[in-house]
Amino acid sequence: MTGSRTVPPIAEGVVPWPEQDARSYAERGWWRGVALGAELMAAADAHPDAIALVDGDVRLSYRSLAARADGLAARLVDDLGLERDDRIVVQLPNCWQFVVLTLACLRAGIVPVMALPAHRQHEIGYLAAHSEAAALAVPATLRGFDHAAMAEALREGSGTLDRILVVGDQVRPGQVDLTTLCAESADARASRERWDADQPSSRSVAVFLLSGGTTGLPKLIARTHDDYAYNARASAELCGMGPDSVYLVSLPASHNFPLACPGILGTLLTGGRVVMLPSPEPERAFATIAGEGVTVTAAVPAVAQRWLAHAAEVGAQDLGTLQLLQVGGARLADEVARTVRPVLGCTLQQVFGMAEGLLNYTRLDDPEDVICSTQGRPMSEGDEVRVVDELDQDVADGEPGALLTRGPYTPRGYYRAPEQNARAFTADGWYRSGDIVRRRPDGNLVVEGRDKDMINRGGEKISAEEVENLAYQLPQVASVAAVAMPDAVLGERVCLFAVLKPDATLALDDLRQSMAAAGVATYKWPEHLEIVAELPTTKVGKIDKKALREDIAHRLTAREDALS
Ligand code: OOB
Repeated sequence: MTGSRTVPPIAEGVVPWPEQDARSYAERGWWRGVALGAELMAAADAHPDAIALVDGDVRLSYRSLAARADGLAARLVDDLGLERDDRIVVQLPNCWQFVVLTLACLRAGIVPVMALPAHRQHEIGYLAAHSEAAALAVPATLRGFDHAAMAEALREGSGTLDRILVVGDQVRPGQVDLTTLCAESADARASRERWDADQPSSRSVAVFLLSGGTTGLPKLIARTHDDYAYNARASAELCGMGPDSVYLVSLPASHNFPLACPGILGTLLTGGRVVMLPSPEPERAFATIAGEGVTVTAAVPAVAQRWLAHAAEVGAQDLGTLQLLQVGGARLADEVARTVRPVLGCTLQQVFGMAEGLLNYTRLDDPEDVICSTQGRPMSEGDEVRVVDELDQDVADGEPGALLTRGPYTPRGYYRAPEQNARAFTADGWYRSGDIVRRRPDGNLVVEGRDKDMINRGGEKISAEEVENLAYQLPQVASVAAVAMPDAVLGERVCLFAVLKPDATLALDDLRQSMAAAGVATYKWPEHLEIVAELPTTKVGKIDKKALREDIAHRLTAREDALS
């Protein structure tokens, strides 16, 4: 219990797997009944002197990383008064403190809510409120934004949030310096024994991930120790991770892909080395790959394309150690996929995953055709996948349909969201991913599109409904619809169609300024505005988003033609 009011137990908002399924997942060895932090400590014990984590000049051995995580866990509890199951919103850039904090939380059973550095008051405030977080971890400033000041403002308005942890040189009074808290404890053995003896239940929540966003507000996905350990461990095995692997993190570390697919956690479970970089900017990424001998990394298609363009320009000699480039988060075009091996000289792995669970991977030894023209197949034998029509009837292989899934690392509902759960999950626990896929006879899936109302901006998911709700705050607006418009670099960007009130005017800048004032993350701001007389509707009277998507695509091509 923290803060000034009583917070209900976390388990009340979590939808558990049915006991029969849970038992079978355990019997099959997928769920090991061990806290994820303990599994990571066992890996650390096996390679104490190996370098586990690199961030610039900071190089931490497994021994040091483990001692820091256990030490921080003790300080979070003893000095900051956090308790098991308390939530901490984690909004950190890719830095070593992110990893120490995540491990400390896993050890103490404090649950990190994995926010993105791009989030602002609007998102962080909501996440803190919805999770009833007791703490928030932020950088002091990042890319010109004062996160510490934002944190202070949020603390003032919150009934639960009363500890602010900061990474940076200047920490304000009343805020806690996370870097100092990450020091190795004076008695590493004592804190190790303490957490070994007092582990969170493997069935309890290990982390909260954020949903890709289809509703007005993001949903939290409670991933348990059992399920998330399996997610990371099985991913690591599939990707051939081991003590010689060097994994580069350049996507936001709090995203499921670089966190656990196999990402940071899968690398650390298998004795490899994690290298943190603040961004995937090609020049620095290439230099780091060469300098650290990186063997594997993850990218979204937009990043992969930048790397391909950079390598075409300067050559790929820096990438000599790179064996595997994972690409996922959005659809990679087949033509681009085919250039990865010739240009970068490494194996491509397509990853079609979701924070909700299911991971599809192409396998490292798949034929080139599978690697370049499919998004892979489920990671686990325990993954159940159905491809269905509008009536939830299975379609034949080769036919497009909506993807439903269930399995040992796909939770059966969102956290504290009964209404959304009724829509996003079937009565018998299948998750409706909202993706339209085709299953080939060889079992590999091809992502053909989606039937969810979301915009995928270079892997960053934006809920159309959220953007629309924000646009409705403007007095000029009569009705709006946010849709994806095609973009050569990011795949999609946000386009807003608006019908205005009589005599009103609206410019894109007005819209963006109002989003800025509301403290909304920049990536959600519309990048194009079309004022129209009316919005097209479907036969049942809903706004016809398909027609709008086609409309904006046509308008853009027409404008390009006019310019050329
Ligand atoms: C990953 O996770 P989320 O939760 O940010 O987004 C999931 C959604 C999927 O439902 C799908 O719509 C889209 O992102 N997606 C892809 C894709 N990978 C994800 N669409 C087409 N092709 C792909 N390869 O994005 C995520 C989580 C773990 C690993 C990788 C990606």
